Amino acid sequence: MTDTRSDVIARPEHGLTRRDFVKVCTAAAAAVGLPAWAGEKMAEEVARAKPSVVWLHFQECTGCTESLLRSSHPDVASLILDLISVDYHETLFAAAGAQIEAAFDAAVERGGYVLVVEGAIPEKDGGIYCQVGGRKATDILRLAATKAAAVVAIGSCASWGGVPSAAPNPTGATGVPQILKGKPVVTLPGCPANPYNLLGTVLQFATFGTLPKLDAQGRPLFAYARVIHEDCPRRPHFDAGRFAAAYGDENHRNGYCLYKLGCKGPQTHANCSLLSFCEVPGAWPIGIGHPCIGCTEQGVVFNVPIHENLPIQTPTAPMAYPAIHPDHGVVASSPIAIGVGGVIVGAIAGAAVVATKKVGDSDKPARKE
Ligand code: FSX
Ligand code: SF4
Ligand code: F3S
Repeated sequence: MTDTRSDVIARPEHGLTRRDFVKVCTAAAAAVGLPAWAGEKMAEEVARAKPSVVWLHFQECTGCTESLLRSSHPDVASLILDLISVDYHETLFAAAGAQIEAAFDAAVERGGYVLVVEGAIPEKDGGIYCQVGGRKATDILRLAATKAAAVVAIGSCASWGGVPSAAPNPTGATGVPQILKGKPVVTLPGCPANPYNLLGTVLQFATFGTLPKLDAQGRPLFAYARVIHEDCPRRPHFDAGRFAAAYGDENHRNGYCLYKLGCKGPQTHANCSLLSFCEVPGAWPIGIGHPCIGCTEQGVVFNVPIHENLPIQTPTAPMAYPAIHPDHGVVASSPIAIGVGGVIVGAIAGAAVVATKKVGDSDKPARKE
């Protein structure tokens, strides 16, 4: 009897159980803000036909691919690679030379794939600074895009130029949207990008034929609508004026806010505080005690020195307020509750002023709570 794909994924000798399979799809659905049932539907859809992915590499460090391969629990990398059909990927292919070039041409000929681009594209001097198999990156990208069903730029390099575009940008490195002007491009900036943001985007497209809602820079709102500072576990320390002043000082060891060490979280749009890398809880810069360097944000990373403080431009309200004690007789519609609501609105408006004052006050060692 011929195996159906559902049979194969359910057979433990292949290292994959249906439970694991659905679990990863559900996590991917949750990552893109879809309900849990969408994970089941995604699992059914990819069991029927895996989405074809053509993955191009240009100017980059391969960190985006590495972060995908380093997923760890339980061997999510193999699950991810089993969810999508990678029809061209220079890092993962065993083939090389003429064989891999033929695979690229065959994939383009078939068309209908999701084109994932990792790395910046150099435009200066006719694009001579990045060539694969004698073809310029600009030409490869334009050719692959003509037959793509959707285009996703993964990482900051592909999204807007990233590290290769840092001043003085000797090769004229730029991002995919700048080369494919007029074509919709989903950008997933981050150095590297979180693999779940990619997986969720690809599976949503494969299952429902839709792309997530995007902001003006092509970033999915599910991942980039909020700044790190809004969902940071160190935020209560920021609100209370407790800051680390130096690496390894008592406040740093206590896990206090890293704003004074140059944290760019208040201006950086990303979901890494909510979606750890490699399924390891706490595996993200602030989680391990380093300030956010703004790796997703054009104009911040590779532009503003890592330890320079940024002004708080768009203050947000604290994540938590002191509890309203029931003994005080507070109900939702009471005048007292309405008054508390007014205080909260006032707190949002005044947050920048308060934060600025607390940053100024906090040179003295903070009390351990
Ligand atoms: Fe590296 Fe990807 Fe940074 Fe760039 O990530 S982690 S340099 S965004 O293109 O490989
Ligand atoms: Fe977190 Fe940085 Fe904001 Fe502090 S400044 S709360 S460490 S994002
Ligand atoms: Fe990047 Fe900042 Fe997140 S440096 S990984 S956006 S915490």
